[in-house]
Amino acid sequence: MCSVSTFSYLLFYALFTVLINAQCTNPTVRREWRTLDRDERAAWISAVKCLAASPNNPDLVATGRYLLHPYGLECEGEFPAVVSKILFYLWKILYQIHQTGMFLPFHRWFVHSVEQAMVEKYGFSGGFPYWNWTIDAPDFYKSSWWQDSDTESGLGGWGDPDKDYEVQDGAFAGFALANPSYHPMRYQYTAQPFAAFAASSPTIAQFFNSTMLETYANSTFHADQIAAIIAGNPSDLVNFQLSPDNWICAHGSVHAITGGDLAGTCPATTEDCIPGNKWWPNSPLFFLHHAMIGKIWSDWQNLNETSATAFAGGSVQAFDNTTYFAEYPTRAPPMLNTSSDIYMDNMFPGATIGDVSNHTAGYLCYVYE
Ligand SMILES: *[C@@H]1O[C@H](CO)[C@@H](O)[C@H](O)[C@H]1NC(C)=O
Ligand SMILES: *[C@@H]1O[C@H](CO)[C@@H](O)[C@H](O)[C@H]1NC(C)=O
Ligand SMILES: *[C@@H]1O[C@H](CO)[C@@H](O)[C@H](O)[C@H]1NC(C)=O
Ligand SMILES: *[C@@H]1O[C@H](CO)[C@@H](O)[C@H](O)[C@H]1NC(C)=O
Ligand SMILES: *[C@@H]1O[C@H](CO)[C@@H](O)[C@H](O)[C@H]1NC(C)=O
Ligand SMILES: *[C@@H]1O[C@H](CO)[C@@H](O)[C@H](O)[C@H]1NC(C)=O
Ligand SMILES: *[C@@H]1O[C@H](CO)[C@@H](O)[C@H](O)[C@H]1NC(C)=O
Ligand SMILES: [Cu+2]
Repeated sequence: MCSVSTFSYLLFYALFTVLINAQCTNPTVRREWRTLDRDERAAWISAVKCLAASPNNPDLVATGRYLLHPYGLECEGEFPAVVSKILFYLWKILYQIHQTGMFLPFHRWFVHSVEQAMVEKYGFSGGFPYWNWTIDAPDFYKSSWWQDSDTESGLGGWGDPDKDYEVQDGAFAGFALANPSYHPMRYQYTAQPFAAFAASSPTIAQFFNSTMLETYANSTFHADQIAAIIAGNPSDLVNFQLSPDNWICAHGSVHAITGGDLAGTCPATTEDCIPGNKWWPNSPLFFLHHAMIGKIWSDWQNLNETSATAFAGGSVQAFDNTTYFAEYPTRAPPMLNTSSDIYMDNMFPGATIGDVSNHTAGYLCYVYE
């Protein structure tokens, strides 16, 4: 079912180069997942599964270009044959993506690159869906998001607490993930996730006070809050970015409240596992979530002509040094600019920050509805 095209990376790069140079005359349309019909949902899921089962890209490298914190490479080379490999490799680069100027451009490039691979390799027709989780904020646990158990088109529900929160229904039931060790996909509703997050590292703990530790994650991503983020900080990308990318924020809350693989928690069977955002892209929801983050950026860009082209931010996380952290809210020098390469470890063809600033300019070619 995954053999739409005999894929070669050479061909992929060649096609990509053509696409980069093309005009955006016929943009694909990104729609909220729940507005897709059954066939459209099934097509997206099928292409994600094909991508996950595809062979390793032998060209991948971990150069650590923006690396400050030396997270280990615990699982390299240990994953079994049929697992979520494309998704797996992504953790190598995530640690320098959050809370740097890369946050918005990287994720925009990343979702696009995954979409492009699904299109080129598996015949996905394009138009990446997004997850508007503001719809789910008032009652996240019981919301419609978690109610579709169709085995081809449904994202499934919460994991079973008696089975380590492994998802039992929908098209991703038993979806095999490689890291931190082989396990079926898991989701674990976690209403107040921040205490555990702070406890995971003394460096992170220093940024949390008692109020933050007890915050309900769903209190950060209501529709009115996201509307305020979109309307706020015109032309000031640093402070706009901080609204969804701070310690307690809409972006992190959606990861954390979903728990399991979207939150990088460790399966019960995994020994010596350090939880963290390097595992977040294990979950296919990661890409629907980040397509939404990309929409929030897009909506903000569209409100003000200066916002549309604004870029700012550093390349290095500065968590260890609170003075530095306060001085560089989207992180420390060397500073990034629109000519900076997006960091991709040869995972996909590269791009610069400027390439992804405008999602109808040619390199990217899509609109949101
Ligand atoms: C999410 O959905 C709500 C409710 O339909 C809507 O008001 C809001 O504009 C949507 N948010 C985004 C960023 O599209
Ligand atoms: C968050 O979720 C809880 C549990 O569903 C609910 O009681 C509460 O009202 C929600 N809070 C907000 C701000 O939506
Ligand atoms: C905790 O920190 C938040 C965010 O900086 C702040 O709004 C809040 O007032 C602080 N609460 C306490 C009890 O210090
Ligand atoms: C865009 O933002 C700038 C900076 O805040 C402001 O001066 C300008 O009036 C805004 N333009 C519009 C059309 O709102
Ligand atoms: C922390 O950052 C400040 C401001 O750049 C610098 O003066 C100080 O030396 C740094 N401290 C450490 C321990 O690196
Ligand atoms: C962008 O950053 C690079 C690397 O720091 C630098 O060499 C280049 O001059 C900068 N470009 C602009 C337009 O500021
Ligand atoms: C984005 O690209 C499109 C297509 O080239 C162009 O019409 C539009 O003006 C660009 N937007 C900005 C803010 O540069
Ligand atoms: Cu994320």
